[in-house]
Amino acid sequence: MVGRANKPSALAATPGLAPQPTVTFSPDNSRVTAELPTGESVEVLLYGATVISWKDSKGDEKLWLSSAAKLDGTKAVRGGIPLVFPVFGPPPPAPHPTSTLPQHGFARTSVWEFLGKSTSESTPATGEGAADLSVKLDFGLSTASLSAEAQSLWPYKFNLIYSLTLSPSTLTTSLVVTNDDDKPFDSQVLLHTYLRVNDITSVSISGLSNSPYLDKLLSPQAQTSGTSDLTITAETDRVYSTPNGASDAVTVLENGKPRFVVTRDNLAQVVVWNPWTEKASGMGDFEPKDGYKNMLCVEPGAVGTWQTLEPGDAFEGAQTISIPN
Ligand code: TA6
Repeated sequence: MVGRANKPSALAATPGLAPQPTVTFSPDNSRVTAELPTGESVEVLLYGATVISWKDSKGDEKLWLSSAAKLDGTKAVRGGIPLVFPVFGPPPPAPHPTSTLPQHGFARTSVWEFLGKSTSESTPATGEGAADLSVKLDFGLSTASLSAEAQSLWPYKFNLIYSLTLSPSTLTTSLVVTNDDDKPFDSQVLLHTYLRVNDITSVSISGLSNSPYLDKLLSPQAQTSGTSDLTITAETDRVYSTPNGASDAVTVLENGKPRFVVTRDNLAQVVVWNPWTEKASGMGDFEPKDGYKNMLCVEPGAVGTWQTLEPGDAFEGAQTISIPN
């Protein structure tokens, strides 16, 4: 190769650029991990675009994942943040377009495509530390990537974009549903987050008081909460429609100290679920069996009714889980 005079030397690294987030694929390309220079990380299975790990800068895990969770794509993941679409819970009886779908729909059991990453930098506070770096991962699922069976069971053209943004003290997950069909469809969306707690008997949940809710263990299900925070002392399976909708923050406290603050965008319901002993024992992929003591599902969703999307319409819902320092 003929040398070229005045050829600029290769830039070993852009001088002065702060350490950047890293995004890596597992050797089998089944999962993506993003890590901030400050040590926080998130790991996502392409199967279901399921977040299976979220760690803080000290490496402390914030999500609960069953030790028997299937991570090989043979079953919805028991733990992390499974995605619920286009139906929450057991589908309604026929005739309904979702009647033949599995509980919680097909999003959590489909293989999503990794669409890419982007990093952003909040403006540094004047005179204090480095700017807050964050990294955003995008995943996509559309009709064409569904199994033939799923396409036949729910015959609508749609597109989902699922974005995860990791910052030093927050994890935001947002889902955009687009109707790519020439006919409307109804759907529900929920982010089925399994939060990790040290001891469920020391947990209380604020932000759900004076709120109508459906208690799936009672009949009638329609109930209204009182003024006190919620504590978990038995199997709990409730769908809250908080008085101010998505603008009501939900805080999970341990021994009275805030551990997670969940804020929502366009997701008017919050499901609170803990299987307790009997239900935990009955789930083959729920291990250890006393793991119910270390988990609490706080699940933002738009599940109080059906969202009808006309052709070309889009629905977006998001949660931000903050870790108070
Ligand atoms: O979100 C609460 C819930 O609907 C519970 O009723 C329970 O079924 C839980 O989801 C887990 O559902 P799965 O289909 O993952 O076993």
